Amino acid sequence: TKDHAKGFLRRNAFVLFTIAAVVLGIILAFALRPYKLTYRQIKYFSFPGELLMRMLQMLVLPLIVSSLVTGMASLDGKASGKMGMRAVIYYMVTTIIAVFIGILMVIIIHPGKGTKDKLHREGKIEQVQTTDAFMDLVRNMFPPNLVEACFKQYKTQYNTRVLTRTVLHNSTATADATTTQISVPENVTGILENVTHALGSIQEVLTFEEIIPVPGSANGVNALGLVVFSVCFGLVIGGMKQKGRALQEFFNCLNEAIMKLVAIIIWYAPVGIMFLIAGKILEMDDLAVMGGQLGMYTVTVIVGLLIHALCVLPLLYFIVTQKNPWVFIGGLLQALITALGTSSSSATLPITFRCLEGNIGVDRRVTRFVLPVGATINMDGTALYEALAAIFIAQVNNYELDFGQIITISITATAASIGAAGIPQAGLVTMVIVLTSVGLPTEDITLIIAVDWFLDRLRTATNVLGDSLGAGIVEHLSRHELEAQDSELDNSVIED
Ligand code: DAS
Repeated sequence: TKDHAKGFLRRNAFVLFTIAAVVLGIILAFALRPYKLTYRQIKYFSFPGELLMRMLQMLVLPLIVSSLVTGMASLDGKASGKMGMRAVIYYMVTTIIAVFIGILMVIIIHPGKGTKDKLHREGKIEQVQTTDAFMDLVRNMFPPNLVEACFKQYKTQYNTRVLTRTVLHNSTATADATTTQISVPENVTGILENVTHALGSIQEVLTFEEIIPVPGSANGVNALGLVVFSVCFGLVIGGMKQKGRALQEFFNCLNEAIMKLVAIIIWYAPVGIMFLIAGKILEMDDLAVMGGQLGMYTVTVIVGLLIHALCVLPLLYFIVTQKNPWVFIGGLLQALITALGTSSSSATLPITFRCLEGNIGVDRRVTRFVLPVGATINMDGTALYEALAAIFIAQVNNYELDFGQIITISITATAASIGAAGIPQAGLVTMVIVLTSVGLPTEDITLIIAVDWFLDRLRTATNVLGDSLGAGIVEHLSRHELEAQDSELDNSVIED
């Protein structure tokens, strides 16, 4: 038992170190809260965390393209077809179960007893409205051109216009609602656009608390469009056999290089995650709101996510693979902690790859295909959350939903979770699709913004867990095709 414990410590030393860093960050944040740091001081304090986000986001684009292109090219059409089918069925089944759990929880616990005005908070966002979110969703699957998909700020991924009040740091301007789309500059075009915007309206200084990062602007790439392009491109060069070999090797090498960068960045991750979480705790003006009227809602979401993440998904994994899910999840801890820290499944993707391939040893031909697609369209946590939150908002408005509307919410929550990008608070913004579909006031999103920074982390970790266990399940179901391909390779080597 002694060297057993030593073995466990050695294997998980890094994860334990990260958890210690997170705990230290939380203690540090609560120690600093009484000093009421200004917004700018908090931004400087959490800068090491922002650095980690940028390092990981920098890798998202080349990682998605290189892993999908090589993943699709390394499989023959039949195998990738079957594997893709299994992955999509897994995504659909787990997402529908998640939506069902969300609806069940919010109906059983019924947290929305409070009246609407009790929930309202000062300084909230005036209004959030969509225009044609669905059309945009489909439109973004086919980016106008690859350069645009890679470098343009997708501020209008869901065509969600965020109307905000302009507040000067030292005084409040007249509360004229201006249609301002702001994107968190993540690359050259974003910075140029923001500079021109700032020069053009110097008096408008938007405080970050007042805006929801419009999806797609936080990480600068339109992941959905890139996934579609990379899958098609990989299939095509795989079909070119010898002619496509050079290009295939290029993307293979690119993928290896990215994973080596991840191996370096992961050493910085504990520090980054510590400051990300500490900075967020400092930023929240009144944590008390989590215990108040929204407390029951927060508990309902947490219970729903825990049931899905710790019961449904591991049980499904055990049923299909007959293996112990907790050993698998043990190898994932670094990715789950990163998801909690960054609240972005696409930023966590490089670490998820490293955990699955490095710690657990899932076949690369599976991870390269299943993970980028899963991180973009398989979001169980988000689907559960959107269905639950929509019904909560109905309860708060004393608005009786009939069975047909519940079904509508289930369908739109599933679709919205597929469309949500793997970036912070994407699930909050795409929820307007769900609210609009049943005629609920979309501005009521502001009722639940106060606790979204916290719930977003939990649903992101659930999303990452769902994607990862999915890779394990798809690998198990595809083991015959993979072995067949291995033996083919062995035979061809022997012949050579
Ligand atoms: N933060 C999103 C993600 O990265 C989930 C969400 O916003 O619902 O998965």
